[in-house]
Amino acid sequence: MKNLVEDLLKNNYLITPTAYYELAPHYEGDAFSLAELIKFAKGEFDTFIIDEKVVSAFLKSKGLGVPLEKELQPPEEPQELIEEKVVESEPNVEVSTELGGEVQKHVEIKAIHEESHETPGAAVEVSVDEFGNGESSISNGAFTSNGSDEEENGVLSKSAYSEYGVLVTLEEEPPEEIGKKSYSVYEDFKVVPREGFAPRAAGMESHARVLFDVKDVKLTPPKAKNANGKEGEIVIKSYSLLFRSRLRKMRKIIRNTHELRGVVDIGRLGYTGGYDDEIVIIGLVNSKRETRKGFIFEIEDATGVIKVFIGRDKEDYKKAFEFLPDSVIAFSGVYSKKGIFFANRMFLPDVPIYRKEKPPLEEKVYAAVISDIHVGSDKFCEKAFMKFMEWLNGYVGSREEEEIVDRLKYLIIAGDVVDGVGIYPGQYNELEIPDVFDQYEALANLLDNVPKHIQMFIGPGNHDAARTALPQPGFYDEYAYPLYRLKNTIIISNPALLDLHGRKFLIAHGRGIEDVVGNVPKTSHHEPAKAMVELLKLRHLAPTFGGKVPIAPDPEDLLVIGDVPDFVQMGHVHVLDYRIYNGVFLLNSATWQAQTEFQKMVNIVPTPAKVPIIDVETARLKTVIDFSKWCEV
Ligand code: D5M
Ligand code: FE
Ligand code: ZN
Repeated sequence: MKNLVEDLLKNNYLITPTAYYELAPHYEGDAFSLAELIKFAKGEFDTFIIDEKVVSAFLKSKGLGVPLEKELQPPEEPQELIEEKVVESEPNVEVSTELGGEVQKHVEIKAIHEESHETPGAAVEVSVDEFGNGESSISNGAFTSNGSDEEENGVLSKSAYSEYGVLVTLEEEPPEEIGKKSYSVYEDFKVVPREGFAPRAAGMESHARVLFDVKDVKLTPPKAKNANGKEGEIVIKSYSLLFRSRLRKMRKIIRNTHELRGVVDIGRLGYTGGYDDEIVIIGLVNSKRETRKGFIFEIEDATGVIKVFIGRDKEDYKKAFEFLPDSVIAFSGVYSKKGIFFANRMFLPDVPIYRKEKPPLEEKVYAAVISDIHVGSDKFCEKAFMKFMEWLNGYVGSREEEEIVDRLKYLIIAGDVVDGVGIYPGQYNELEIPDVFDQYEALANLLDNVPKHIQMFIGPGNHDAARTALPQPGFYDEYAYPLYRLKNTIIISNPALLDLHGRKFLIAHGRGIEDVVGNVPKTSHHEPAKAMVELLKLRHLAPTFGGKVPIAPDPEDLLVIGDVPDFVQMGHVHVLDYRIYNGVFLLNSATWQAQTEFQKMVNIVPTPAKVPIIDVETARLKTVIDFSKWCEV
């Protein structure tokens, strides 16, 4: 079968994962040729990166649509979306419940590349020596989908169309030269464990399981009358189901945390005794406005919408600063009969102050928690990361570290494991590995050095080859498959809930922090743990629709923090920070990427190459192992 990614790569064109998912079905269905796409990208955008922008313009120019299932549902059950029947009843939403090879700068590659594609309007080009390393790299063998490569005596003989459309045979080349990279994917990086290294953890059983993973949730998308032109209808229905699901889950949480009596549906307020009764409403914050006298909110539940007022004289007044748009809050107060609810008190969903103590463990066991490795970035601290791999194999610096490595049983990685391609404008200039496949290959080669007795959990972030909208069910297998060959590794979703020795570890990449930082006073990127507390109080990982963080139109809200965790790990903002809130330990796990040009501009100062070690028994930070002296990018 035709493979768009491979065919593009042969021509030194790159494609972002999202763009791939939009284009591949059309390509496989012969709706366009590779030459047409390349000509378009070059002519209209002067780029060799096929991203969403290029794809959407290209599809438009060809009169093609974006595949329906792309926006709407996890890939498991796309057939649900093309139901022909009209179903009136509410759909059921069910939860089943310096090492390494020589590294040349990519900038050179780019320059050579751009030269080689200068022929204006030439749909088919022969570009030889594009990578300047003496090989004949075949640019358009891919254009001949009839397979013009023939094997003769084990040597590939390739043919390609010349500028004039004549099929020519290119010089033969030894196969081992094909695909030689100008950058390292660390295939030669192999750590030999320290002599006599026999950690206790190797004899310990793993007591870890995944309690919640987005992939395990069976979502039933709403039905549309037919597949054509109904995308908008399905999306609206899905968001409405998501809204109801959020309200249902949050009501339960709020009632568990606070002893609230007399909860009334907003639609039934007219039936209450007005000023006579103190009642409670629970709803989603549609809007918030500060006035001279207090705050006015518009609050909505499944039965209606109401204006809520709280005066500056009330004790709870300041809590209003913590409400994020679309979070769910409870108000107690009186209804005025004139359509306004006067709140006396306000309740964030929050977590209970008191927790039941967990029984002690028979022996100490530790977990290392990291995130934002950004392999492929030219700011990736490869030397520090390699030192970390060596450390895991017993090359420690002190007795204290020896004790930790001895009992280190888990390694959790919370997203942005590679830098990706086409994630932000101008990223290409900061990539050491300009190919997503190779980024995952490089990561897998590095992580292959994690001792086999250490159980790894790896989840995606916004730089990964995964759905961009939250929640992220996992990685796209076509890109991240090298991770699957790693031993003792479980791929988790973003978010996911783990059980480690009876302790609940909530793992999320942490984009919701951006929503908090933009909305709640006195929170900033520099202190992400504070922002994490705000999310925990709202019991939601990213509440705001239509803000910075895209939320997928799933018919169930999987970003609600349902179970109260013992430990919460996020990353994303690249700063190590932690704090305790009502017995929950919250930690942001920093990065392995030094400051990028973009971060310089927006004053984000990362704290790279620090590894927090969590004592699983207490779910608290034991220590931080610092590799930052090897991070001089
Ligand atoms: O995010 C790394 C850091 O950069 C994190 O603090 C968020 C911030 N960031 C990333 N993209 C943006 C945009 N577009 N605007 C503002 N701040 C941003 P990472 O996910 O690793 O790129
Ligand atoms: Fe990141
Ligand atoms: Zn991120």
